Parts: sequence; C-alpha cells; structure tokens
Amino acid sequence: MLYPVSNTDRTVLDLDGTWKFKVEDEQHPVDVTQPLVTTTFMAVPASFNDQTVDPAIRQHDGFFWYERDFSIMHALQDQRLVLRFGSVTHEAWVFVNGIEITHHKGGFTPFEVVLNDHLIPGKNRLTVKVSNLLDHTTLPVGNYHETTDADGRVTRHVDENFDFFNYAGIHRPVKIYTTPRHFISDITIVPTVDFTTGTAAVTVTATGEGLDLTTTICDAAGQAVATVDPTTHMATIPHAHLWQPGNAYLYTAHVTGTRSGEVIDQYDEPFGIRTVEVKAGQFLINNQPFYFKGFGKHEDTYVNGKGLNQAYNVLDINLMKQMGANSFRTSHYPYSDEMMRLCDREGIVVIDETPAVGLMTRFDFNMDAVVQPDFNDGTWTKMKTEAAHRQVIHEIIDRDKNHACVVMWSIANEAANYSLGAHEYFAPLFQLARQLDPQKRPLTYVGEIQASPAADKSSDLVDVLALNRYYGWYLDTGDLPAAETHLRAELQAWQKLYPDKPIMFTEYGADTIAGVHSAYGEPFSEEYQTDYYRTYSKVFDEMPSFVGEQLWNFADFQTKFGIQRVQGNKKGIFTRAREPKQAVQYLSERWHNIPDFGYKTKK
Ligand code: BDP
Repeated sequence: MLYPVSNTDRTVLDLDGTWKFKVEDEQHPVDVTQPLVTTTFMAVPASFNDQTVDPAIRQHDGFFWYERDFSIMHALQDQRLVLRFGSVTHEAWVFVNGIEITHHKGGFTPFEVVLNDHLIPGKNRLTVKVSNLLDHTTLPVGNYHETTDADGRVTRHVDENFDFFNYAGIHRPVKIYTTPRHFISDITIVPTVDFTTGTAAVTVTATGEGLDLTTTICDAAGQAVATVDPTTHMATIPHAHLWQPGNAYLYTAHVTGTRSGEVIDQYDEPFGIRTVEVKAGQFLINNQPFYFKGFGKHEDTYVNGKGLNQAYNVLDINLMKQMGANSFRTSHYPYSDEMMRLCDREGIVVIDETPAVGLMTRFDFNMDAVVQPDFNDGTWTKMKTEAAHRQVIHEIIDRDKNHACVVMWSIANEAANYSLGAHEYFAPLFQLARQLDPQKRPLTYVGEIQASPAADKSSDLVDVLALNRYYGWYLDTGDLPAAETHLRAELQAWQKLYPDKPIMFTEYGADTIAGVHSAYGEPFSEEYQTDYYRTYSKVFDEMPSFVGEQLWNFADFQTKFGIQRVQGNKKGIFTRAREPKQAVQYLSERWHNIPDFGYKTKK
C-alpha cells in the first residue's frame, strides 16, 4: 500500500482538525441521512478519551460518531480521489452524504476507498461511526459482556485482556489523495547485496492500471544511479551505499507511468539497501552480527492518547539515540506510517508487531501446571481470532514491506503458547507471513514467562526466541540474587534446546515511581530499577547466542484501572512526560559501550 504523497501528478488534502463528535445513545440511534446533532467536538487525529472531562465519555464502551464537511476544488474533480484513514480504533463505518461507502475492522492499520462516485457538487458530509468494542474474535483481545436493563437499555463493557488503556477514536491522519485515472497502484522492493563486491541487486516490482511503467533508482542526492530492467524488474547498483542501524541511507525508486509516451503518473518510494538473516545463533544485518539495544514501547502520550503525536515520536527517537539505543518493538500493534517512515530516515531498527495481544485465558504464574505435556487452558478453542490475525498479517506486510527499518515481524505478544492447540494455531500464521513477505524477514512471537523451554509448544516456529521475563518483579519480587539464578538457568536451558537460534529479550522491567528513592534498593524505587537492569545485563553478557535487549518500557503509559497500576504502568525508564529516571544513566553508559555489530560472537 502506497503512502499518500504530493507530486506533479498527485496531491493530498488534509482532513485533520476538529470534528463533530457524539457518543451513540443506542435507544435513539443517529440518523446518518441528516447532519450529526451534537455540541461536542474532538480533535483528529487523537484518541477521544483524554480530550473530554466527562468520565462517562472517557470510559464509554460502544459506538461513537465523528463528522465533518469537505469540498473538492473544481481543478481536482477529474482526478481519482481516494479517502484514506491512517487508522480508526477499532472498527469504522464510513458514510459520505449519509451513504455507507466502506467499513474496516482492526484499529491499527490504514484503509482507503475511492470517493468519486459518492460525491455531490459543493459541500460533502463525511461521517464515521466508530466502535471501541473488543471480544474474543478481535485483535487485541477483549473480554466482552453486556447487560440489558428493564427499559431495554444495553450497557456494553470491554475488559482489556492486555495491559494498556483501550484508547479509541480516529487515531491517525485522514486524507484525500488524488491520482490520475490511470495510476501506479503498488511498488514492492527487495534488495540483495553481494558483500564481496559491494554490488546490490534491487528488484522493484511496480503495478499500475493501464500504464507502461519504468523505474529509475536515485541516490540520496537525487541522482539517477540505475534503471530497473523491465523484464527482470532488477536494477544493479555497484558500490551500494548500505542502510545501516544508526546510519540510514535512503535511495528512491522513482516509478513513472506513461501512456503513448506521455507521463501520466509518478511515485517516489524511498527504500534502504540492507539485508537481514538469522544464521548460526546470530542476527545478521548486512552480513554482520547485530545486537539489539532498546525498548518495547507504546503509542501513548498525554491528551493524544494513542493518537499520532509526531513531536513525541521525534523526541522519543532522539532520546533513544542519546542513550545509544538502536531499536524498538512496535509493542503491541503496528505503529503509524509516520513513525515507520521516520525510523527509516533515522536508522532505527524496528521489530514490527501485529495487534495479537491478549491471546490467553488465564494469567498466573503456576509454572508447574503449564509444563505438563497435555496442559490445556482452553485458549485455542475459546479464541476465535484466526480471521482477524490473518487479515492483519496481510495488512501489516502490505503496508510495511518496503521499510528498511523493519527487520523482523512479531506475530503475537504473550499468547498461551504453553497450551495445547498453540502450534496448530500459529503454524499456518507463520506460513502465511513467510509467504507474504517479499523480503523474507525473520519471524518471531514474543513469549511470556510461563512459556518456558519445558512448556512452550510452538517455539520451533520462530527464527529468534524473543522472551519477556519478570524475574525480580512478578517472580522473586525484590530478590535480585534469586532473579539472577532463575534467569541464568532459563537462558541456559533455551540455549541447550536451540543452540542455533538467537535469543533476545523483548521485555524485562520493574515498576518504578519517579522520585521514589531507597537506601535499601526497595522495589518501586529508582535504585531498584537500576539494580534490576544491572542484574539482567550481567546474565545477558554471559550468553553467547544472546542477541539483544529491549527493556520494558521506554516510558510510563496509561492502562486500565487495577490494584497493580497507579495511573498506569510505571515500568518506563522515562516518565510519561519523558523525564529520565535514574536507570537511564546506567543504561546509556552500558549501551554506548556496546557496539551495534559484533558484540556477541558465537562460541
Ligand atoms: C507483559 C506484557 C506487557 C505488560 C507487561 C507488564 O507483554 O504488555 O505491560 O508485561 O506487566 O505481560 O508490565
């Protein structure tokens, strides 16, 4: 899927701003044929939840309406006009002038619809009905129930089966972009590199309706350096300038569509030349063993909630670079197009995760139960998420396939991989992702602590073992020596089980209240968080096939209410306002001393 751009053949109209907003009263349904009657407004893009001071709106589970008007200038009316939503969380029904023109389910991926046949002269009315409901068929997974009172009034309730607040709304930009009637519809780029000669072979496959397509590759200065062969779709670039972590270099595939020799459409797709491969216990980027240093994150900021916040995105990457970090995971859903494009430009390495979080029916730490070979908690019969999972794997790969920053796909976070049925559920999804990704990136899922070497039933599917572990927090609370022993034992067991699979941590952390200090290193203090990270670092450094550390979490973030959460999850090494806690200093020193490449060499 191409990102909307302006050039001499295309333009982009921006529909962001302040829209009319209304919470649906299901007893008095909205008449979509009439303008929305409301006195409430919401900024777009943003979550609606923290823009209101009315708790009933903030906490409402159900349906919401957004509306605004737009007009298309005469000069554009013969163009193909495409309405595109960067994301609407979690389900959207889109109406133009009271007529439904598209529907999309899945809160973290873009969707679009051609508008031309739905427009009337002059002012047009764009209405979006949004649902924030989640259940056992959706990703993320929610526990849904509803009650009906004596008057027939239905109250819906979603209990998040995951640890972040269920922010909702029109989260990412709304645009109308134009293309000519004959247009370039997609571009797929696959780079390969001969490391002995430094020559890159780049396959660029462009598709377009009714056009003859040609592609030129331009370097970062805009100079043409190669032409794509129309038969093989291949371009050869001698002395290719590689995209490297922390040292991005972007080429552009300049695609031109002509009819009878006349240029009709053009599109510039930026891309990096880099390779990714898992081999003999190493994660190779550009044929060099890479070490991940960084974070699990969230899209989560004050007021905007999960809505796009570009200033925070820029700041977060600057903070990462200042610390010597090189990577993050888009925990627990695909992030905005804008963030992915920024990471391409900044040389930040990304593990791109689907919104498959909450695929478990129980949450306890009964490690003895789960190691039974026939352990079955019913997750894989209870959850009906397969269709949503397949859909989002299609969508995330379609959207992000060309991004140099994306080096691995994470198919799920903390599923019940220890329960019978896990392998049967995941095997076809891994197969699908492997088949769809043109760059054949490595795949993983992120495993939670109960999915130990003895209990995990599907770890054979992953290319990299990505582990979330909380020894010293949820287990061995406050006891770092015990945490160290357990951590070491588990990592040794994984290495023994899979001597050739790289292992990395995708979560480890301790809730820490900024400003709480303790001479005894008590849990929740800044000292404990630092000591916790020191303990883990020591064990990581002993393990030869350990290829990376992504801690939990970059910053404090909002969650649902719960007795373990005081205004959210406090495992950030930055506060929600991005003020550093003490651990930042320790981790910065450590990460500046760990090179991006060659830190671990397999013995
Ligand atoms: C893991 C989850 C993550 C949570 C974290 C925690 O993957 O979403 O926020 O633990 O408990 O279970 O802080």
